[in-house]
Amino acid sequence: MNSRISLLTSFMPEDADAALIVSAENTRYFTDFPCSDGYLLITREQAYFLVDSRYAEAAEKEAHSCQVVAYRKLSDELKNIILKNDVRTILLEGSAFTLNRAETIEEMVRPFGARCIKDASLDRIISRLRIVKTADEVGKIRKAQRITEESLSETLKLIKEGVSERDLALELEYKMRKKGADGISFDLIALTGKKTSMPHGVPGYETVKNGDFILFDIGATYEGYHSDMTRTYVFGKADEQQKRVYNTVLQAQLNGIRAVADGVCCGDVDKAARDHIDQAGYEGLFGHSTGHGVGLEIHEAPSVSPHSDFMLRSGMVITVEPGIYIPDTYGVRIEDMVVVTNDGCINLATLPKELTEL
Ligand SMILES: [Mn+2]
Repeated sequence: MNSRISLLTSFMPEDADAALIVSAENTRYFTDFPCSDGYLLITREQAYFLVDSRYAEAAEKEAHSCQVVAYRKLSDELKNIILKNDVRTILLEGSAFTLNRAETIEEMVRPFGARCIKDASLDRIISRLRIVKTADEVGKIRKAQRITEESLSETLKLIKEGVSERDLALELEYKMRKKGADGISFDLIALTGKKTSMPHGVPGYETVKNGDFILFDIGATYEGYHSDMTRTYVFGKADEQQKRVYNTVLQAQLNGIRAVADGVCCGDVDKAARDHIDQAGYEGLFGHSTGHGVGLEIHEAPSVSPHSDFMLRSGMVITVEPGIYIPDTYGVRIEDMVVVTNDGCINLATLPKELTEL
């Protein structure tokens, strides 16, 4: 057992004999082997990774800290483990099981005297482990961020009148993969002009025009770890209103980052950013939360949202990403990822944020 697995078992409620994990992110977290169709069954004595023949060879080579069991019939192997370890109750990874899949497992284990607990308790325990990142995890996030920044810097050189949002998003993805990314953190967002008023707009055939804001919300993944960054530029010359909106978002973002430190509540980080936007006269135009945790998933705990009393701790990685969105006009968002430290934070983003006219 590695320390993550033994910590998990130590946090399991007393009446639970085992935990059953099936999501690719969490199997990867505990075994270093991502598998979206495997069963990581962790008893108090031993971790078993049950996979079928499609994954058996790779799991044998790459999965750590667990006994890999190649199954032909899942119920047979579950039976062996349940009887050998005297398993009576199994915590299911509630966020990863569909109702049907949970029912199938319940029917498999019931004949051997075991029952499943279908609540959020296992997810809460895992979230508590994953929320603080090790130096190794931060290193992977940092690498993903480097790939993202290099890809964006190169893509900016390709921007000219007539280039479409889809072209820009596709270029970015290609460059990220060429630079060693496993993939993209989410469908990359490249928006121009009026579409920037939609925080998660979808890139289309709209093209870059003089005087437009161009917004990129992008991220690559590296060894399973995500990056997340947003930059907004002006193509051509910015007018006075664009400058005012942009600089208000920038100052809000800097205020948010300045508020981050071990022991600070997420709600206070949100407030530091949001107050500046409200006081500048844009109240109501910043609809989403200020940020979120990033790691094996693009959005994970903690949520940096209004009034949250969740306390930041050293080693957590969060985004700070305020924005102003003026419907049918345009929007601006600026986003960095930071690592929380005892007296502040380390910014993982290095690309400049001053208003840039391309
Ligand atoms: Mn984000």
